[in-house]
Amino acid sequence: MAPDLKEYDEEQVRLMGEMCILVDENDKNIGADSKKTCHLMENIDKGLLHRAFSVFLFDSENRLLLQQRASEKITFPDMWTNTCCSHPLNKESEIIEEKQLGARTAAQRKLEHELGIKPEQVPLDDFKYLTRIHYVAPSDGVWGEHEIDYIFFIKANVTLDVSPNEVRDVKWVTPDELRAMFADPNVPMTPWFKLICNTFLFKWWEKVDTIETERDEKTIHRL
Ligand code: DMA
Ligand code: MN
Repeated sequence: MAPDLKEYDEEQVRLMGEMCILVDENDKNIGADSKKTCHLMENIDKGLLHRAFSVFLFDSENRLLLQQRASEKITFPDMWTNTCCSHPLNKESEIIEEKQLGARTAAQRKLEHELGIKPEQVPLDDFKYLTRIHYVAPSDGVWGEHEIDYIFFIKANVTLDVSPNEVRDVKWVTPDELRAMFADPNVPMTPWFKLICNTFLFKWWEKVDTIETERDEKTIHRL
């Protein structure tokens, strides 16, 4: 049964009305449905799949910016995760597939919305596209994720002005500091961040200054 959204944060409930892009297993656009519909396990269990992006933002010392999701988030509240994740929406500027332009545009939009990073500090061309991953992850039984996720690295000098409705805390980490967070059972981490850390992140991180060589346009990794 669908949950009663009245129990949740009003702004996060409003965002559940955003229209996500539905895709098939090959990331072909097959329509659109609400963020709410896309994130209910009862629909995910029937195979409903949508498009997403994950940004990993590094500073000049190659430290990675992490965020702790706000308690207000309906899915995966209070968990630590990569810099910024969300969905390209079903609108003209964000359905463009050429050069991943739609996902880049969405990434730039959400870096500002969640972290207050001005678009000028993260130009669309500076997002380095790496690959796509396909994964499924339940949140609390009712809600979950089932996505084809576009992975971007970006190196940028940024000024943060964090939105408390989205983000509870932020932290810049080195690879060893991230490994220590992983080893600590009291630090909750999102499932997609764990998957990416366990597969690609540390190897990519070593190559952050020549990351174009790691780019894989064709593969959709099933994690
Ligand atoms: C969804 O992120 C996307 C991924 C890759 C998990 P999110 O729940 O942070 O999306 P939003 O910020 O739009 O709520
Ligand atoms: Mn999603």
